[in-house]
Amino acid sequence: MLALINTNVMAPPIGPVGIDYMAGAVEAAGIKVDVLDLCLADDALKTLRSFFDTHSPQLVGISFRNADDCFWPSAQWFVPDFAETIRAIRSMTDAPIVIGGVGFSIFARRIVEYTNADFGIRGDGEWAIVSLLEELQHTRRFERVDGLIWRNGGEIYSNQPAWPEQLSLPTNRDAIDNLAYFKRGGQCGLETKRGCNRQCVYCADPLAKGTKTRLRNPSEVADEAQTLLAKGIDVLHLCDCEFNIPRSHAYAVCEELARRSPGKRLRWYTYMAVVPFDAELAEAMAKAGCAGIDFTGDAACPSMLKTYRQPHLKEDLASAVRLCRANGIKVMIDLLLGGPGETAETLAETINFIKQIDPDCAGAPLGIRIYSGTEMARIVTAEGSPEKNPNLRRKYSGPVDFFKPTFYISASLGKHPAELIQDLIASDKRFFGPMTESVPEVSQSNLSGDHNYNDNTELVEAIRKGARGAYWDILRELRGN
Ligand code: B12
Repeated sequence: MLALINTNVMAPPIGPVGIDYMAGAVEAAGIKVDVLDLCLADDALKTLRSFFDTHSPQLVGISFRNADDCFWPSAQWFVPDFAETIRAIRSMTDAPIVIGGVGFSIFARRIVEYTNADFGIRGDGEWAIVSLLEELQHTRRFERVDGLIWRNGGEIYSNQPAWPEQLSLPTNRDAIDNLAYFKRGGQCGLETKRGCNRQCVYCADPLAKGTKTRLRNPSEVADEAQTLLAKGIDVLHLCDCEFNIPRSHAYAVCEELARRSPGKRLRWYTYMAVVPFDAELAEAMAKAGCAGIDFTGDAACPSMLKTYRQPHLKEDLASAVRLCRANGIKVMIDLLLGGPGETAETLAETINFIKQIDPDCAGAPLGIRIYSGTEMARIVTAEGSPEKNPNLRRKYSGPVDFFKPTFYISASLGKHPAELIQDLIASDKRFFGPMTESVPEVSQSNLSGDHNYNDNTELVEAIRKGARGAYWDILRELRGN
């Protein structure tokens, strides 16, 4: 009745967790669902053709995870190829097409327009798609479907995003081949919550997941971890925006994991805000199996932290590193270099401080991907005509359009900002440096030491040989750091 298609074929492959949850919820509602995973298929078109030759679903749901790779100067935009895929599917079936996914939700309406899809769902797919199927079968009152982007008489309508406050997800995790993803992708995803109430100026997560945190019951999270463990998957990457927001929920999840003791057999990695983090939480995380934390550090100079609206101080970064070290947790600090007001001096302050506090590694990419609907977009608009704005970088021509990969790099950093950062890093192996604009072909083969995971052959090869874990941790080890 429903076909769900994963279109994300980037390597190393990341399992379509969203489709796994959705298929579980749809089946629980008594609806038959077929999943087509183009990432694990040898020939995507052939797989699609043979499916539609023999099946006539009532609705085709297509998942779109990454709209672009958010990495300057790679700046790969995936929307045109995605539109091609939609066109191909359209030629194989008369069923209506609905798109969803995190990449989709950031730009929802624009992607519906661009691809000519019948529908889109912005936000959580689990209940919205069941509701869409019901409306298609019965009254066609599409205004009742949360998150739905729909057409009527040549107009496109957008309902309120689907961000239900109560969050309970299926834990069976059997709609996609998680074990294949584990073997080829090095870890599997799991969510403990959705949404983020932080106000970081650049972030797209509130656009896709909402500004309220919506928490899962810790025992449901532990059930799911155990389900994955029973399949032979013992390394996870949490898919929360920030695991420690709110702290109380993070602590409760850790306690439950530790109580059931998969903590001894399970290793997991997560993204975290720098605050709140303290000795009690660090210890609980270690006991629950946390192997590594990637902190949203952004900067280590007060003016840039203020610009990004981060509540932490540089001293909090130092404390986070100390707490991780004391608890045997690997630690990465992710920076965001080149934002509004960045100068050679602020860069130096940040990079030198990170060297001093000595994390296991630090991400030092250059350029901030600007999204409509964020404070960054408002900052840029306030700077005057985007076409004449010296702080904007892009690889497309024509008018500036934040739907396409558009980056902010403070013009104060001069003509060769990436080289400026490389000089400050000075071959320190703890840093994943920026891609260098002048030699992108070298960057693409990853010799510049960046941490773009988009078609990263170094990672694919390491995972093939048995490496497991967060990609930054695998790359760190490969560099002998
Ligand atoms: C965790 C994470 C990672 C982990 C993944 C670990 C793992 N094993 O899963 C790692 C670190 C590997 C990673 C890598 C990358 N990531 Co990432 N990642 C995330 C994060 C935090 C969570 C994604 C996730 O799985 N969520 C949980 C699932 C359940 O949610 P979901 O996929 O959105 O699905 C729900 C809905 O969208 C919807 N839905 C999904 N499919 C469908 C289909 C239909 C038909 C419908 C109706 C609904 C629907 O329903 C689902 C259930 O409610 C998001 C940000 C965020 N907060 O979401 C960024 C995010 C997706 N990543 C992003 C990027 C750019 C990347 C990289 C390309 C970075 C890079 N250059 O290396 C790579 C790509 C890797 C790959 N192969 O695809 C961006 C994409 C932005 C954009 N412009 O498109 C995001 C949004 C972060 C950001 N704000 O910049 N990532």
